[in-house]
Amino acid sequence: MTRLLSRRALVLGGAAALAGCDRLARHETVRDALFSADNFHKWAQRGLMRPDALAHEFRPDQISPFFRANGTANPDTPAYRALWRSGFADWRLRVGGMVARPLSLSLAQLHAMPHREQITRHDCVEGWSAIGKWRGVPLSLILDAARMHGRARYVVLRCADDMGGGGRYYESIDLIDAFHPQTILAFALNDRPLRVANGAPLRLRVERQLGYKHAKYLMAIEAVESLSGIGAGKGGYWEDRAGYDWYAGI
Ligand SMILES: Nc1nc2c(c(=O)[nH]1)N[C@H]1C(S)=C(S)[C@@H](COP(=O)(O)O)O[C@H]1N2
Ligand SMILES: [Mo]
Repeated sequence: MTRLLSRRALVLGGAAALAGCDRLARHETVRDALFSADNFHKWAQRGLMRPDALAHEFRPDQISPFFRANGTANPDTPAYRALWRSGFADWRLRVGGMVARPLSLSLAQLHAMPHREQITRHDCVEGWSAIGKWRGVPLSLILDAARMHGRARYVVLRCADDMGGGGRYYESIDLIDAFHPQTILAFALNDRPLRVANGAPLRLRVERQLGYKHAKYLMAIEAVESLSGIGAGKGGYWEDRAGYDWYAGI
């Protein structure tokens, strides 16, 4: 607690420290200590998150002609196939965990919510990048609608694809990224509904992190206080299995 307070004093201490806030906030331990759900809104309201903390957005003429797929290109389970056949009319995004008001959202309901559009570059650790234009609902709107508890600290994203023995793909992000304006649940890429290879019907865009954080084939999101009971406890499929960093800041 003393450590936490001294860190806060350090960061809140002045304009110079403020300029370093983003850099500091990229540090996993510091993020963990400072940005509980309780603190996050205070921070945001005080304007401590600098506007240049946005990932770069590109011009339409810079969009890649083809946005390749990586990892699972089709979950191809009986359940997913059935959803796909219905044009995802029967698909629902379940929003649960530490929320006062669990939600079950259809694609039509998501389409009716306010959208954000962004042209960003996706960077995969395997050494390729692509620029795409994404459209989707800010995750913050969904978390606010579900009335997330003040004790929640992470959002876990559950996917439809079974990785064969390894369980399902999943990811998690902290509340800094969950409430970041460019963090959206995207249903369209380059003005078209997401194709299966890119994560239909819905996938996460968390633009300041590497590709593997951008969970595709979303089925549920869950607000949690800790990641320790989930999967092998490292916060994501590849984090659990291959030692990938949980915070994959670009
Ligand atoms: N559900 C799920 N999400 C996933 C993956 C996956 O295999 N399954 N692969 C990740 C990786 S490593 C990358 S680079 C991106 C690729 O997104 P794309 O297929 O739209 O290019 O999705 C990420 N999200
Ligand atoms: Mo990736």
